[in-house]
Amino acid sequence: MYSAAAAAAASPPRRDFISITLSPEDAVGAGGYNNSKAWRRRSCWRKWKQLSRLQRSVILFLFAFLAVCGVISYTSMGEPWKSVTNKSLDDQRTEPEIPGLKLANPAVLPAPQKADANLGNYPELSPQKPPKPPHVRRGPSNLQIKPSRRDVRLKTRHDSSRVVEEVVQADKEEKTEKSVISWRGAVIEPDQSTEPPSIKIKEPEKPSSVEAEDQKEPVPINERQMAVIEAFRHAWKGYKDFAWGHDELKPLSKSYSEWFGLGLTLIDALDTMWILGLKEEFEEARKWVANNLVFDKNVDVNLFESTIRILGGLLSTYHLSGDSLFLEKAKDIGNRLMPAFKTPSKIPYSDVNIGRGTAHPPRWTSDSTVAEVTSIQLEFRELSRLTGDEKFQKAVDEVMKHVHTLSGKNDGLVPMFINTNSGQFTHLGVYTLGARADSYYEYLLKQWIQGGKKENELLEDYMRAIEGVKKHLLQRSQPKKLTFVGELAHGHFSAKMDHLVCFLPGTLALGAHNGLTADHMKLAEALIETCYQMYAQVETGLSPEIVHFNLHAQKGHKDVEIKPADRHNLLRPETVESLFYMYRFTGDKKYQDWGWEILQNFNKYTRVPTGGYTSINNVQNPSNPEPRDKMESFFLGETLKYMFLLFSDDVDLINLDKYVFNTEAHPLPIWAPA
Ligand code: DMJ
Repeated sequence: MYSAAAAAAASPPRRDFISITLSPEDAVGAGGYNNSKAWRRRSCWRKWKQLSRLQRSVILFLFAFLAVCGVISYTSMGEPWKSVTNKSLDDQRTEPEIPGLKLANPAVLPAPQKADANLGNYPELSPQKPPKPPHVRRGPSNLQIKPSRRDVRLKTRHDSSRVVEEVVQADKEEKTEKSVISWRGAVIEPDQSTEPPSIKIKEPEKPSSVEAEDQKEPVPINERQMAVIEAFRHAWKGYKDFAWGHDELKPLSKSYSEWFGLGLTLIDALDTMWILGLKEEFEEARKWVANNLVFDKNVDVNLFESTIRILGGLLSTYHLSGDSLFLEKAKDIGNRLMPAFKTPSKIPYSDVNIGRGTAHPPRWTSDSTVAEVTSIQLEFRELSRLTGDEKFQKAVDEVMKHVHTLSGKNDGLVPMFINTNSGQFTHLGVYTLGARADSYYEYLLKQWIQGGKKENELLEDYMRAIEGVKKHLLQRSQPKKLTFVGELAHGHFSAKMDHLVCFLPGTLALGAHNGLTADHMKLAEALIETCYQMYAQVETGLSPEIVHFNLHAQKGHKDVEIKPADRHNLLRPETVESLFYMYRFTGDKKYQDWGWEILQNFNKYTRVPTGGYTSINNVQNPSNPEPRDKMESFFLGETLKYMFLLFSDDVDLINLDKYVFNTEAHPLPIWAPA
């Protein structure tokens, strides 16, 4: 190895050069390896001394140069580094505004949430918590429950889970192409109809306006409403005195009749008492429910009737009162009705033994009625939402999906029967909006509303059916040219219209209120006039069960003809129900006046002095309307309730943007109010 020392010794002429030597000899020296600080200092100094002056100057110059460069570069580069550092921190807080750029890990995250809590609250999986205590002012005030701390906690949890829902929803919305439904003139906004029907058990949507509503002054009850309260009290007196805890009052014989043996009238009337503010009556009835209502009975009940009256009545009372007793009872009856769906086609049987858990069709057929199997959905869907158990909704949704696909319809109009084995319509070719088909049409619209106007198939079927009505069933009578809905039997039109059809103007108006085509409202206006004439043209001012319209003008003949077999009146609600909707949506007082006439005629011809009201056999004979000795439960559940609501000017008294009435007038919440 070449060394500076060796080179200097070998060549006499001294030449200046720079060399750095790192030989072992240099390092170790005479004294061998010594790594002490003093030794190292000495050794360096010796080396430095051995360098020529030029070498030393060059080295010093290099050191000085490097030092100057270091200082300059530090001062000029310090700022940029500082800003880069700051910017990268800032970037973690705000997303760069570059269109199209998505950060894989979003820079902004929702405020930290406890994962478990959110999953636990995931609306599709968890049972619904008891609803926020009611804020319905009209109910008995001492039964109105103030929000507890628990409720406040639930609300907070609900709010935080909604953040997640909103994020998920926003994501979904981006992915889903927005669709517009257009059905012969009816255009539904995309946001009303973007998702296919699905089973979604949601947490209750608490109307945000509830608090604001509570601040408002209660609208005082007017004289007509007072008259309804009086009528209700009179009916209730008869029921209480002679039929307490039984299904129906027989007001003339001062006794009762039993259908299911489940206190049908009492349950049907619960929410009416709440709405009318009948505190004492409500409390008494509640006690009966708590102590006496048991479903563990060896009794056959009709699936449809017990669903709309009992399950529907319990659910709505639960919502209005917030009293969990009613939800418990609703769950019980709901579970006991489920065996009805165990059929080869999943189209439910008509009857269930709620004690034994068995179900069967009527003795003479394996058919079910179309209106019955398609008018239990609002109630079972709500039960799923409240319990978090999807089995109820699944069962009834399957029926709707199946019926949606069936052949045998006529421009959306359905036959009256469906077979529980084959799942096919039977008795094809007969189409009516009356008995056995009526509430199929009603529930198409109302389910669509209940579910937040997202289930397109329901809306399609409804719109198609109304077109079918217009095409095949609408006619005008003579001499007054009343628009009515007749029937079609194997291609032959019949000018027969059941009083039951008078639900239709109200349903059409409800659809129009919810954004459907305005000509539905026009049709509603024409039809409610007809329904009113079914009362006004009759001697007692009460409608018969069925009328036939005159298609040809004949001297001395009115529009309405009544056959002897059809001249009874069962205290039915449909016309009053539609009057209520018409008044709510138009504010036209004539609808209230028509309803007032009807109430007076009920009082005149059907009121029994010792308590209760009775159905009558002959609406054409004012001197002897032939009382039938029966007060149907729907007189308290529906007729008087709709009367009371019709006479009210308070749109918040069962707000139609928050509640949807089942076919027995039991209001159930709309899941996602507008
Ligand atoms: C009620 O039980 C219901 O309104 C049902 O939809 C039809 N019949 C009666 C009232 O008339």
